[in-house]
Amino acid sequence: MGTALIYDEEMTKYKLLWVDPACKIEVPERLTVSYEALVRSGLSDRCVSIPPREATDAEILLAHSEEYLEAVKKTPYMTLEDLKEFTLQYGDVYFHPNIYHCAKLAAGSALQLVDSVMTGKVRNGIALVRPPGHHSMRSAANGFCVFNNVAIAAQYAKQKHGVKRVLIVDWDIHHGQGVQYCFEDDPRFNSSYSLRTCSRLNRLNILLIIFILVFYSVLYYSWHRYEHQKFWPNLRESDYDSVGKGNGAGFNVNVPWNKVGMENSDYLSIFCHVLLPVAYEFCPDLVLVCAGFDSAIGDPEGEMCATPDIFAHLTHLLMNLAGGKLCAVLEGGYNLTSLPQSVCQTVQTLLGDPLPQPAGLRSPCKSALESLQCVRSAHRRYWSFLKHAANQPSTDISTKRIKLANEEEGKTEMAVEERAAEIKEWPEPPERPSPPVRCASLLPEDVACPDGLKLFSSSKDLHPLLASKLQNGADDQDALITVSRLYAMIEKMLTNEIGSGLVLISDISAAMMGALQDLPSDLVDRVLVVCVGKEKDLNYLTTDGKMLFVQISDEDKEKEKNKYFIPVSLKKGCSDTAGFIQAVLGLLLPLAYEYDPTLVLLVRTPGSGVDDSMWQQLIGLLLGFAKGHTLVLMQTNEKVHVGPTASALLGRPAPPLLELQTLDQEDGEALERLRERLQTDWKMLQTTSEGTE
Ligand code: X5A
Ligand code: ZN
Repeated sequence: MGTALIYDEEMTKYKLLWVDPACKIEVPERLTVSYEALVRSGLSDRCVSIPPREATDAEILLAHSEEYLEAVKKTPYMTLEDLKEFTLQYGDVYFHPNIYHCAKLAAGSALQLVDSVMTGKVRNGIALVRPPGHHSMRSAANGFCVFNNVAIAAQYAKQKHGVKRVLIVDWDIHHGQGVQYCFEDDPRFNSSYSLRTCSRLNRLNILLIIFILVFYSVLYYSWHRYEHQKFWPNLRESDYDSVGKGNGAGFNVNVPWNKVGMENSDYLSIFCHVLLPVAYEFCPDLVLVCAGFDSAIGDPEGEMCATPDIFAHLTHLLMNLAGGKLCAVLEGGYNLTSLPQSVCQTVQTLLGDPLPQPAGLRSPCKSALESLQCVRSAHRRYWSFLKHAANQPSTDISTKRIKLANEEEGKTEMAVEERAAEIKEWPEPPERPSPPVRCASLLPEDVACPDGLKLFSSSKDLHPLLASKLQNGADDQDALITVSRLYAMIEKMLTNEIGSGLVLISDISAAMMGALQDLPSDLVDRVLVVCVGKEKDLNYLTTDGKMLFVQISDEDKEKEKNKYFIPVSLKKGCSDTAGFIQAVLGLLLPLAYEYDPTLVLLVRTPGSGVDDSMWQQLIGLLLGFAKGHTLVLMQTNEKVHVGPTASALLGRPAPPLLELQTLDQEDGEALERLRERLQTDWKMLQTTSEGTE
């Protein structure tokens, strides 16, 4: 199960033929530098190369009108003057005699990618295409886009592959208004016109499609530079309160950025507190990414400050949805240094390499929190995972929206020049070396080592850090040996000889206590301990920050909590899938990002009640921290869970979730109260802008 890479030099063969400051950044080199970076880093060799094809008329008509298609069809035969004139009717776009051909290849590339993923030829993939797509509308080119590659791909996935729910994540820094218009109405009937145009379909197929149409929906998520409507395309409907219409209400999620300079923490905060809760509740069968990299640092359009390695995390956070079926399609990205870096980070993550540690996370900024609060408030009536979100800020940020003065138009050209001159410097993303052993295991003799894992062997000698204990006459030799082997394993993780680890032991409490009590800080400086299920006495926990302990169970340990001991209580414990996933997304992930552990210890206590698919989700998400160094401890009598655990530790995506129940009212409120109390200590848990600067 590999990663598809779709690229064809042909898509570099059109360019701007006249002077237009608004369009001059959309150059063929965008594609060549991205592809060359993949070749140079050896990433392209590790992908399955798939050729593009031209999208057919019928496929283009899935998102466009016949009149528009017929008009674009004529562009290859136009003179320069005709092309210029044709271009004039649209906004911020240019035509070229070869662009129609390239636009068909771009849309066709997205379809080839969907085919490869849906047929199981590959697990996921990326298409490097020009022209981009997300601004183009049913009857109009716009923002460098001719055909809406991703919108067409979403419709195609439903029709050709019977996909019920498609999630479109648009992390480009512009609002993909074309995608929004395509899907914002009624999610059940929005492609009915395609029935007319797909002439090859017989009646039986049509019946089948009607059946599918009734049950599918598309959820569109976009964040975008907005600045209270002062930024292009300056649309009222890009704001957070455009949530979708009619039966589509709740299926359009807009996150406006009202300031430039947003950083990694702002992006991650929106993922943890808006996108992921909605996405997990939506339960997609396929994830499409409008993968624009103009949201990265150095981009003259976005002017944001998120570093290219953030795309490793954004990608990773989506890779356990839809059973891992993810198709990324290039949109924008205009800084020829940060674009290829961001593309490489994305591809490397799709291939399953360990993630870079999210360096230098700060508190999300006030403006980002304002947007976050507004989006959550606007969507809480549609999603049970957001039901307990706070109201929007008392001063509605939309009232700050400033009326656009037409004379400002003329300034754009100058502003772009100025910005391009002050592009910041940033370090190259760190290397992401794969350990020689991806996952090591310590198993009792009667448990077979699962495929892909390597049995861990350590010297029989006691670990030096434990030798003193032996001299002090420790009574339980067996426990000491277990801990010794655990330490040896942890050591090998921290030198990156081993990625993750799986350990089955007879007495999990004793092992956990032995390993964590006096855990030497020269071995590991920050351990995130995630405990799934009950655990009696935890009085060996420290409050010095060397360890962050998060426990999810049905026990109420409110009184014992401190900054580094965070008990999360659910009425039905971990068997409540909705509560469990809510706790993981809204509490554990942001905590883990802020804490930035060097090792993750995941403990599953006997009878925790967590189901295998939730457990796999949790492991998959935790692998995004500590460069993938997660050590799982389970009790010997939980052998049946070894297979699923091993699979998740090897980086295989969790199976698609069954539809989740809605979140229990009381649990939802309790989780929200907990988050609110913790947010003074943990800034990534903030979801409102009140009281922040
Ligand atoms: C795909 C994309 C940007 C258009 C900007 C026009 N388009 N000012 O990033
Ligand atoms: Zn863009």
